[in-house]
Amino acid sequence: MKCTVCREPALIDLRRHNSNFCAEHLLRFCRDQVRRAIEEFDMLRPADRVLVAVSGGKDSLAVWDILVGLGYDATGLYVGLGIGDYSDTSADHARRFATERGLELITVDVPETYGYDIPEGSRAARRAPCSACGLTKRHLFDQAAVDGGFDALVTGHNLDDEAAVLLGNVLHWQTEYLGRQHPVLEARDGFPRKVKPLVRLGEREVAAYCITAGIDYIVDECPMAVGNKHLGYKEVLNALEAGSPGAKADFYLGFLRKAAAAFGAEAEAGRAALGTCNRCGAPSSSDTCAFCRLVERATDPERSRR
Ligand code: Q46
Ligand code: ZN
Ligand code: ZN
Repeated sequence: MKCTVCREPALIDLRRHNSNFCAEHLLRFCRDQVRRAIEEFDMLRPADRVLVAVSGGKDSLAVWDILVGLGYDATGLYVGLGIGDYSDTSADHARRFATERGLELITVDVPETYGYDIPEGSRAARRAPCSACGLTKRHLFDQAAVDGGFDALVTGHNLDDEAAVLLGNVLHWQTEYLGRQHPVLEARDGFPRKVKPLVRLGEREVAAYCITAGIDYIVDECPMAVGNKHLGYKEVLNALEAGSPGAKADFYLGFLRKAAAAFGAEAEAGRAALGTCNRCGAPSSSDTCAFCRLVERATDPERSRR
């Protein structure tokens, strides 16, 4: 197998692109895909100060690495969720990545700052772990980006993630979510601009990028992901992709080009209804936002006696 660009031995074949790449051309391909996504969806401007939400996993470290390589002023944000050894190890990977490259990493520790961890929060709020976790992360990411005056919040969602979310939204016709499923959400009161520069890269390409670029990421999956519906959606999409390379990209990128706009009005209506949380000041559809209610339930001393 030879590299499509230079004819040297290739490391990886990308059937969707009808290409094989050596190490150098794989790195270049991944950077080009990120640059293309940024341009195509008007995600970032060259002078933007960006905050990258990093988990220590391959996607977030890859997007941080690529953005720094493209010349962006990119600071990392690590949120410690208190998920046992998994959180300790993921924090080590994020810290080491930042230290080795001389990059700034902001850290927020949920148990230390808010007095609960994700397993407790999930039980207290009677939410699935990923739901309590997602709520916590979204709130803290937004808050850190707004408080730090960053121009954009970057997350490492890749093509496989976005296609799986899209499949879930379509299966249940979650039209408001479909209207919001765009790789750029513009800033508005209390929310930073949110962008997903990896949407043109699949999981396998991002993993290969990290290995080739010498990025030491946490390989273990979060132990609380078991039962997460999106894992099942990813399997379905992988089966489709195996038979028809490019199916995932057609599904997701085709949705963005041809269908997403049809759901925009519904997403807008949901947004217009937002007020402000009376505790933390974050945008909220009720008097107290969902995050403050989660903190309250998770740290209620009465609850532990019940
Ligand atoms: S960290 Fe949190 Fe993920 Fe773990 S609990 Fe679920 S959402 S799986 S990205
Ligand atoms: Zn090559
Ligand atoms: Zn609040």
